[in-house]
Amino acid sequence: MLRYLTAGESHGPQLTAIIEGVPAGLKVSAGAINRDLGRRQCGYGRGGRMLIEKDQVNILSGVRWGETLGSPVTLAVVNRDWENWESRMSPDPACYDESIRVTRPRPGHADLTGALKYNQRDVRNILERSSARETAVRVAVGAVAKALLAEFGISICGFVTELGGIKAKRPDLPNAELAARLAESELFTCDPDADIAMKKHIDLMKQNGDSVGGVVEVNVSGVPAGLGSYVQWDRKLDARLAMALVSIQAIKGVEFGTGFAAAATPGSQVHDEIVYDTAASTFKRTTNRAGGIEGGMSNGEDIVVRAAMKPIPTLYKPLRTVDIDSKSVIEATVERSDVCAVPAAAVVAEAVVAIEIANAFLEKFGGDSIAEIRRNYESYMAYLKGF
Ligand code: EPS
Repeated sequence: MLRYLTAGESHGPQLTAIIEGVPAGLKVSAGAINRDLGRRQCGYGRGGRMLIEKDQVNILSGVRWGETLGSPVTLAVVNRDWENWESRMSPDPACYDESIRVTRPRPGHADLTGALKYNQRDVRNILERSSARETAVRVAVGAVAKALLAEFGISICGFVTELGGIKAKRPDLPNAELAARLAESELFTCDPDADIAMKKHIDLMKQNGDSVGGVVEVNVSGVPAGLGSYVQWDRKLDARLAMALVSIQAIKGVEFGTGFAAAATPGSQVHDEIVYDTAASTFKRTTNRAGGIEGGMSNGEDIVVRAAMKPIPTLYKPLRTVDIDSKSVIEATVERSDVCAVPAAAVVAEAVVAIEIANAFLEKFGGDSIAEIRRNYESYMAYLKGF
């Protein structure tokens, strides 16, 4: 089983992740992890923090000479901004400074509810951990998961399908071609006309001191039928993917395949008919409205999942809030922020989907080394052809 923990605050020394369950013999490249970290920092509408950070991974355990050992893999992403926060975020009580206590919680963030839950009189003690900064190290974990999946021909591509209500055309292309096109777009879409409209909208939102959300899609190709299970609620692959996606900061909705549209469509136009591809000795669907998952299991078609991201809660034209000390109505605090982080969310969504698919893959074909997993995987794939 693949499991991981992250730790670290947005303005602390670093973000850290420990991954348990990575099989031995997996090729792990810091360069590949750094490419994903760099992609997460991009996107039109990102804020000032992205000018400070150049996120790179430090691999601190579980990897030797480019290959995993089977022991826990520890990844760290240093916060360059830490040098500006050493006193304000110091563990040393002598650094306490009453004058910088934050008492005006931002509507839409974890600030107020976190302060109530953890009995904190300074909402910075909440926002530092609830910040989307944490997603940087989750992207690093996701890159390790993507490397595992790539060993077995499974590819993952995340992109933006809507931003501020503006929809982007989504060409029906293989992931490799999709990824090449997306790399040309500052909004991580495959629709240059939509990019122009989206950038104008982001500029308008910035002028208005506002923020903007959108919809990201992740497409997973090459997943064999049979990952996940219908036999128990917490083994359903779509349930796990939905939890992983909603765990990303600002994500408020998830759908698979045609998703919510299916609720208004007759069953005869929703369910994917089944055919048999004799040449490939495999069952196929004539359509993929289910988004590659039926009964909580991968069905062998591409897994297609979308996530809805709310606009970032920090507004440079702040909404009203209540000061937690005086209880007086006041404008919410303004923390440095992005106007739009939807493209970044596409990279984070790719990562968390990769982790869940890798986890389900190891549940099905688990072994202690890549070689052993490959034997299990190839035996299963041969069995499917002969079914
Ligand atoms: C982010 C880092 C944060 C924010 C942003 C995204 O850095 P800082 O708080 O120093 O500006 O810019 O986080 C949010 C907008 C949020 O509301 O959590 C990052 O690394 O993605």
